[in-house]
Amino acid sequence: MTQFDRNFLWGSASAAYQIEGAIAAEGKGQSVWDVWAHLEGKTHEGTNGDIATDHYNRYIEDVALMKKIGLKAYRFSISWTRILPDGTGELNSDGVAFYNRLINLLIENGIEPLVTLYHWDLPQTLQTQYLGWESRQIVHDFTAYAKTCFMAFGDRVKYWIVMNEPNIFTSLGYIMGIHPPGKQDDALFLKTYHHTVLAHAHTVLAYKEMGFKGQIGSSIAFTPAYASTSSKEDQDALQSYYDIGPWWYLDSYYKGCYPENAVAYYEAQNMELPFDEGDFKIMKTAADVVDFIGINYYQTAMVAYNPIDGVGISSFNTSGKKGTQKESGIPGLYKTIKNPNSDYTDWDWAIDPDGLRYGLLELKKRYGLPILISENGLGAFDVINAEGEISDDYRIQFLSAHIEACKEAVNEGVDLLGYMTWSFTDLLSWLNGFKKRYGFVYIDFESADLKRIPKKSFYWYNKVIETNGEAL
Ligand code: BGP
Repeated sequence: MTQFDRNFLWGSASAAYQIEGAIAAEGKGQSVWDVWAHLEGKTHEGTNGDIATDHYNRYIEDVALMKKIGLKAYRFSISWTRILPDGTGELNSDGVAFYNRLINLLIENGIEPLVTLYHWDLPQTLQTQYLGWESRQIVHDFTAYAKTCFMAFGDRVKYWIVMNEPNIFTSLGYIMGIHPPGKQDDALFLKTYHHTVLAHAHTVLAYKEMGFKGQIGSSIAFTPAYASTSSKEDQDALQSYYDIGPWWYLDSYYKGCYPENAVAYYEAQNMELPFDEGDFKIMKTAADVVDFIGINYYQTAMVAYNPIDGVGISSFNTSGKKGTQKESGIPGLYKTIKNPNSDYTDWDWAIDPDGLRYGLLELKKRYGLPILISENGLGAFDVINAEGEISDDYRIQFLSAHIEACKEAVNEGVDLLGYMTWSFTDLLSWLNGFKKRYGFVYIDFESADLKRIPKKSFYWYNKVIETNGEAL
């Protein structure tokens, strides 16, 4: 069996809004999530990140736990409005100081910081001023923010993730209307997604032009899929799924173009397309120098033909009541259906470790770039037993099978940089509140001191890292 590289990045991931809390502390400005989560009925049971895990005040304790588990890498995001409260303009030195303290502490403890520049918390000022991602102005302002971060932290941070799941925040924000700004408009979705592509491209180019030697890429939510039967209809449906979904998202970032079939489909719909030749030039230049593909992998999909009078887009199961997820799709093209061969989580996400191996191989074939798994994990209702322990064997089983799948992919020639579990501590789920837990460290959200308790999986991951992926 192939061994993981000696420098393989064993890590865990988080995002600012989901852990930091302290949303108005030390000069931080408001983000769109600070506002959205306080609007009636927008989040699960009205949960918000006002306090979250209070990581902003407890990062020392959290990093001590990271050291204890043996993390080689920790992925976190910078909150744009801590650095630039209004998105542009004056720097907030207290915000910069916080990330300096965190980065330095990680490095002192032998943990490589992997920094995400954008994990969805857009400055509210930019939303108010020019509708945020809907305007091309965002490309300029985002790149300026990114450069500020490179100047402040680039001497120590060697891995940068520009965008986190641009495909998710734009489709949830502009097609489904369940993330800010809560719109349902396909043309706006195409436009805002394209602006993320340009922001990514300009940022990658700026990083290289500034002479930094670290590695930079973006993370796309990647859901590989299977056709439900070998019929021509279902095979075509699968092709449409890929062209409109994963290849649309990934080609634009990693090839500098959009899939022709999907462009033709949108043109046939008379949809206004937001790109031109000048954009493609920049996208291609960036695609030539980008260092890695980041993927967040949770599940696969099963795809079938969807008749013209078939289902449209359905929302997610956010209750954790297994079996409540409805079929979802684009009439006339495809729909995603339940996979009869797969197990599911309580939130109806297909548990499919082999889908990770298969997906990694597809990416290798299509893009030939190194890959970072920037998120993978299991959301579950964890419980503390009478002894005060959390026996999350199901999580151990889940992660172990996925790491095994990584090994197989590496054996088949995939250049894998690292594996970040989602997440290190339990944290806030954007739409599922605090009950959907992912961490190695349980957080007692009921207790005043937000007590941290390592779960059984904590000790298991410690051994995995110690043995470089041998003891699964
Ligand atoms: C990804 C996001 C993360 C995290 C994760 C789990 O889409 O990048 O921020 O939330 O999914 O998702 P959920 O919290 O919906 O279970």
